[in-house]
Amino acid sequence: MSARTGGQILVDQLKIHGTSHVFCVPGESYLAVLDALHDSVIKTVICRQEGGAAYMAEAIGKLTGKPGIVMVTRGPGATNASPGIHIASQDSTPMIMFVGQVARDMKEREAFQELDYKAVFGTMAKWVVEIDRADRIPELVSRAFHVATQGRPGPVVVALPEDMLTEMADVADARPFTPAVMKPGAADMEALQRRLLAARRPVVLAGGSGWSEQGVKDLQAFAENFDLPVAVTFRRQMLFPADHPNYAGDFGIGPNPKLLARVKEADLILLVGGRLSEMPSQSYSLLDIPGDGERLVHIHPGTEELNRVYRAGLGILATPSAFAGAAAGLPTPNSVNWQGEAEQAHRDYLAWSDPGPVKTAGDVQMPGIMQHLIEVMPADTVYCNGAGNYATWVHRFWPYRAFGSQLAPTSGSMGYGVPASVAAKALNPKRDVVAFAGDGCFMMNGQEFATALQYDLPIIVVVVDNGMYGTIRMHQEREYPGRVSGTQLRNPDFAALARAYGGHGETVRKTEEFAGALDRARTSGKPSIIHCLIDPEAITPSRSLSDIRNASLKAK
Ligand SMILES: Cc1ncc(C[n+]2csc(CCOP(=O)(O)OP(=O)(O)O)c2C)c(N)n1
Ligand SMILES: [Mg+2]
Repeated sequence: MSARTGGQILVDQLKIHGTSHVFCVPGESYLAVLDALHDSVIKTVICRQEGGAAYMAEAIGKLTGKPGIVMVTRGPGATNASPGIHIASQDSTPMIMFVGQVARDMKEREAFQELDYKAVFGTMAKWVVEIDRADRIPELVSRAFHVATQGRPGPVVVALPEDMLTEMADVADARPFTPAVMKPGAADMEALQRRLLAARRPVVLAGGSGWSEQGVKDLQAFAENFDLPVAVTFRRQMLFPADHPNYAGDFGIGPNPKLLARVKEADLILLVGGRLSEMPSQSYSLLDIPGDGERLVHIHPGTEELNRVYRAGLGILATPSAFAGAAAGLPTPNSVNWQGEAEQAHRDYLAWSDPGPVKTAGDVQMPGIMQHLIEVMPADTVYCNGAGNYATWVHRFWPYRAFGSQLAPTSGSMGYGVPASVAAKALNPKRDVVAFAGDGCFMMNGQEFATALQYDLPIIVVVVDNGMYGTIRMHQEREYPGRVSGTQLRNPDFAALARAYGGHGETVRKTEEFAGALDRARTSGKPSIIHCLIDPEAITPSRSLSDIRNASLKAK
């Protein structure tokens, strides 16, 4: 063994733990790490703002189940990155943020850009640590990878004092991280089987994180064997293929009323991996709290999560994939009490997700655009989005079929789509990657379009421009009809912006123009923006802005 700098030891640990990409905005506080990355196989992706870099790392965590890595510098970098930490926390995504810290001999003087990371990220991250000695890097980085992935996955923040990174240490590397897997016990599975066979109207809700491709396949086998309808919770559509005959749809904001009725009437809800948080629980109205949990069977990898909000009839501590594996192995019953329900649930989903009958105001019809995407885009296309009503079109009408094909924050953070698409394309250059962004959403982290250009990542960004923070305007019209305040936007020409960056730009003013625009964007081989000018009235698939305002005025 020979002595290495702290920066070198850190980069060596990342390689050992399988890190493929580091997303960063540089700072003088961690030059020693950047220097070690110079000769590393790990790809360094230089970003334009730490928010984008953190979203990219979070997206890698979502896609791979391994911690995505972001590196930022001191207070300004870490606070800019904080929304990524918040998403990773709410979405249960493994992620590690390394942040350059002031030198050890300057701490507690409020030195230049100094920040108390434990205090700032204490409630958002699973663990915050400052590494004070270079010879402890292998130990603490190994722990960071395990903390981020074990139990309920989440973010870890690791602060790196500048002088520690240049310190020489002679220390052995850690072994690659191996998260412990929680498997359900035989008694758990027997109890589940008893409840299931006694049920008359069961439904499975798949959610949460920590799933593997095999786990998703096992869930399908389990659903087939027991003829179970399976819905997925808010923005977890990649957990069950939409074309599977047992698929009942997504259960998030404004779900299919038939699915809502099904879940309300269910006498057994099998919640696999998720938390049934505010969105899927329809603002905590679905189950009594702590309440009527008898009909809830909750499978979750975090002990702290089981019986936290809902007192479950049966709580099973297990990683979702391990549970699905065990469930797939249960003996197939000769008959079940709910024969034909899965088929009916799937029919309900198909009717709800057909864009054909949906018409909105204006010359650009989002249902028509979705119809075209369904016709031409490969099934494994990765769709990315942030927050805004525009996301409804994708979530309701795109049939997600492949594992790793959805990047969307369950925490509803704007600005996520563009950076997430950059990460997805960097990870899987062969897959088509489409980001949807509202005009508001795009402007939050749209500068990462430059990152797509810098690394030749031909993402396609569909900007759905209605000239407003539409979601908030919708709520505004409902609560304060006709009093538009704080929600109007005057936007740039997004197609020209794409060209200014060196990318491909298209403007769509009529639905029919979309097909050609998409085709030219795809064949351009460049990162592209397709700027769709939408009538502000077209705010939801069922109700226009005026409908919402008028209904509210009438009620007042
Ligand atoms: C970071 C962040 N800031 C504010 C909000 C509140 N918010 C939710 S949706 C929305 C408007 C989104 O506007 P846009 O992207 O144009 O989409 P639209 O609703 O118009 O389709 C806002 C401001 C949020 N979710 N996240
Ligand atoms: Mg908008």
